[in-house]
Amino acid sequence: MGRTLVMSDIHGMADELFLLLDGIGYRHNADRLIVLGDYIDRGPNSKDILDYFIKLKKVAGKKLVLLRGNHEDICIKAFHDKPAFGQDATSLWLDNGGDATLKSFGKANLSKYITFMEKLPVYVELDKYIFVHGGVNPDISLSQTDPEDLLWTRDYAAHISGKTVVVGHSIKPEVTFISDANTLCVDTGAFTGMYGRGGRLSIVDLTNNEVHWIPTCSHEAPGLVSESLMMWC
Ligand SMILES: [Mn+2]
Repeated sequence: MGRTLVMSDIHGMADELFLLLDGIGYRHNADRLIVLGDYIDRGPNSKDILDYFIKLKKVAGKKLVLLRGNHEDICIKAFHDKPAFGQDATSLWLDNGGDATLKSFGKANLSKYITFMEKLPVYVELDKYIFVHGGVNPDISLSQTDPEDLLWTRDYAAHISGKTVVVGHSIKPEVTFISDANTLCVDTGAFTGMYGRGGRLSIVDLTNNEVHWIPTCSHEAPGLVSESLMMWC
């Protein structure tokens, strides 16, 4: 049986994405891969990441689950000249790493990528897990929750469904399980490695609670680290 793998917040770090997936022997026809959004912005190669996942989706089908992150959401709004939080979405996007995304696109036509991002769901639920970029409103179902909250919240509390909530969006130094909120945080700040701040790109294997990660900071020796998930608060 294949693994169920989850990761988030790749943020343009394409080389590191490919190193990590190669390192763990990811196979699209055997493993289920769930990505919790924020493919783009900040890091240098957002276009390569979108190209990779667009192509992968065609062969992996339902085994690849791609969610929308708040960065895709702002990018979509910027493209359509819609406001975000009462301000101009374009300047908000460019100020939050969208400038690097635009640079990676060069003269490529953005509309195909916007269409792809618009189709990405904001959350997905499995038997035991909820997957979402930001987090949940603990007292109501996901379908009743404002998608903006699901994309942007940084508050964690145990969800009424009793399911484990798996999130990205808020950077932790390592993959962290917050037991009283029954929430697993998998964003380990991949892009911060560019600034020498010890970023990691991490992926969790939910079939055996193993974490695999690579450092994204050039001062640290490259190479894959695999360890058991620390299940404490
Ligand atoms: Mn992010």
